[in-house]
Parts: sequence; structure tokens; C-alpha cells
Amino acid sequence: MPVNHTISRTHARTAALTLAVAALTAGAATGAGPASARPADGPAAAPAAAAECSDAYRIEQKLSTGTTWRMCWRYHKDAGLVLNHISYQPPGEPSPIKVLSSARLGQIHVPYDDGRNEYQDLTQAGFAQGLMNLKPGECPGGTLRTVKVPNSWDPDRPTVSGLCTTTRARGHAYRMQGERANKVYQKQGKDLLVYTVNQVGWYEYISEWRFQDDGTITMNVGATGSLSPFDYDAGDGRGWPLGKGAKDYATSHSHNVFWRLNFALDGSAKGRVEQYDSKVSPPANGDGGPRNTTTRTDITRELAGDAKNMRWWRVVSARGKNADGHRRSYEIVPGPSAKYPGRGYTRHDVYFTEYNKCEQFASDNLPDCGAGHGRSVDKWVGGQQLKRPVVWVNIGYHHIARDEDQQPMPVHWQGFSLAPRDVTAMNPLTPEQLADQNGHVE
Ligand SMILES: [Cu+2]
Repeated sequence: MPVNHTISRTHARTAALTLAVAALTAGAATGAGPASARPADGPAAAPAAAAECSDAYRIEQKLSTGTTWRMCWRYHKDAGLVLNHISYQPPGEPSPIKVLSSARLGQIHVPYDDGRNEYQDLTQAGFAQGLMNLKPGECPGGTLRTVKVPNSWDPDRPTVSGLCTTTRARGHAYRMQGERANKVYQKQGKDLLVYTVNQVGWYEYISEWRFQDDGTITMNVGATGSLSPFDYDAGDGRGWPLGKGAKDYATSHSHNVFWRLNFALDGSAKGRVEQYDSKVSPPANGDGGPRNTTTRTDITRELAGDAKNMRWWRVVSARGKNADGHRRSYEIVPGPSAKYPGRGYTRHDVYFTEYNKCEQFASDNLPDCGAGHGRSVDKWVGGQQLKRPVVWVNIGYHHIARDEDQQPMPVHWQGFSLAPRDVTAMNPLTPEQLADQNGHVE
């Protein structure tokens, strides 16, 4: 949130809004504007599950490939968009499979390299209040919903047309040459996208949730808008020169984004966490090739985890198995991350904490949780037994500005995925002709 703290928030926002409007106009003039939107779809069909929310707060999308995603949404005064009761129903699955009870951002921490500014965008800088109105062209082919912003600072805009749900082609879901040369099995994947744009100072964050027809969920935050005009002092004598010559130095900074996930696989908040590590050993005495040994560690107590080569985690259902008799699980697949060692809470890539209603934000936690209860996620890893694990994922991006960042700043993305592991017995998009190819195939 690169806005100088001596500048009033209102002033900064108005100025940034003007820039954003200018940017959209420029985009349209060069033919780079988004495609025009279709009329909104009619009301969604009644959900198979009990109504966990009213129609206005329900998102239900059957993708053209046959997979249906269902969820409820609400808008939190600090966290912004919250997705609840998320379920996945691939073709052939008789009922929705519950995945997450809640998913949202947990914080965006923005420290500047010169040590002079450090922002907590969700809890101190008005991230949720900065929800932006979207035009239909910014939600191509989709539906824009009206969001009531709780405790709106601006009485003139208590509601914002700010939530887009739409679908997008992903390219190949799979391709396979059949037994006969003239037979190719291929499918083009489709995704449901759910996103908002939130302005914080001069920046605009696109919070995107992507629900794929193969069960993968990908969450990304994209930062765009513009660099703050007040951060060209490069107070530490470094930064990167933007503009002619070497006069204006943009101060480098990090965006450390946290997501907070409450799993509810098969409808149960209980779940096991497992960590897998693989170790490659060199060939022994010229006998064969290198060997790779994978070991599982059960994470039974709260953990601050560090990503590592050939390490991964999964959350395993306490209740459900797929048709092969294997426990359903979701694997955490982190995207590229520049881990920022400057604060205790940014030192680890993933945190598994036992559910505590009071623990809401990864840093600068807002509720008063009582004396001695820390205010950031690193303090909540206290050795408690994990029965109802909450997963916090931290993905960092070190932003050293470049000439191309003006103007507007191209979107830079950071995020991670949740990949289904044994949620279904086979590829959920398997064509009928290959449905018997499960396990060893002769
Ligand atoms: Cu940045």
C-alpha cells in the first residue's frame, strides 16, 4: 500500500481513481480493452444441498464439461470477499463433495526496503473499503453482483457492483492418443472465476479464485494500478531508476499475501495434515540409478512449515473416501514465493493452526484474544494438537519496479493451488470409453 502516511486516504484514493479511469480509456483506445459482456445469466437452478445462503449470496456454476461448483459468498468489513461452503461435483458424482467451509485472504503485508513504510493492507489500509465498481466489460461473459460494504466509510456508496463470476477456457484438460491412430481423446478445460478488485492507496489488487472443472482451486492476487508517486525517494540509496536517466528511484518493497483456509472435506472440519518429503540418493556402487525415497510425516500438532525441494503437504478427509476406497484429500501446491524474513509471521510458507475463532488475520490480528495471546500467526503455532486445522499460506513477491510499471502497472500475480488428490477414483473428466481403465491396464 504505497501511500505516504502524511497524505490523507481520501485524497490518495480520489487521485488513484482518476488514474485508473484514464488507464481504462487508454486500454480501449489501443484495442486492448476487454471483450464486451453477454447479458447476465438467469437465476441459477436450485442447489442439490440444503440452502446455506439465500439466492443473492449463492454462486452455482455448472461448467460446460459437466462439473458443478457451489459456494456462498459474503463480504467482510476488513477481509473483503469470503467464500463459504465450497463444494465440487464432477460429472458422474451423485452429490456435491464439500471441500472448504471458508476461504479468504488473511492479510497483505507490504514492507518497503528502506524500512520507512510498512503496511497491513487488510487491517490498517482499507482494503475491503476500497472495493471497486466493475463495468460489464471487466467481467466478460459473466455476472456482476452488488456488494454491500459493511461500515462503509463513504455514505454515498454503500453498495458496489464489485463481484464478478464468470467462466474461462483453460486449454487442454487432457489429451491422449487412442489405440487406433485415428482416435484422439482430448478435452478443453473450463474454469469458474470469482473475483473482486480492491483499491489500496495507489495500488489495485485483483483477488481471483479459480475453480477448475478437474477439481483444482487456484487463488491469486494480482497487483496493478500504479506505483505511488510518493515513493520515489529510495531512502536507502537504492531502488530502481524509472523515467529518464537516473533521477527518480522507485523504492523496492514486498507484497506478502496470506490466505486463510478452513477445510471441511466431506463436510467435516476435522482433518489430518500430512507432510511428504522425498530424498534422492546417488547410485550405490554403480548398481542401477539414483534412488528416490518418499516419507510421510503426520503433522499432529500445530506447525510453521517451510517449503522445500520435493516437499509437499495435504489435508486428508476425516470422513470420506473415493470409490477406490482411498481417503479424499487436497494437496497444497505453492506458487513461486520470495519469502521475506523481516517479520516473524513472514518467515514461514505455511502455518497449520488449531481452529480458534479469534485468530482472524495472519498479522495485526484485530480481535482481542486475551492477555498473552499473540497478534500474528507465528505466535499461534504453540504445539496444540491439530483436530480442526486452519491453513494459512504465505506467498511473497519482492517488487523491484521496472520501466514497464508505468503506466498503468501491469498486473503481477502471486498465489497457489489446491489440487485434488484421490477425491475421485479417476480423472473426473474421463470419457465414457476409458472408464474401465482404473488401476493396472493390460
Ligand atoms: Cu508492488
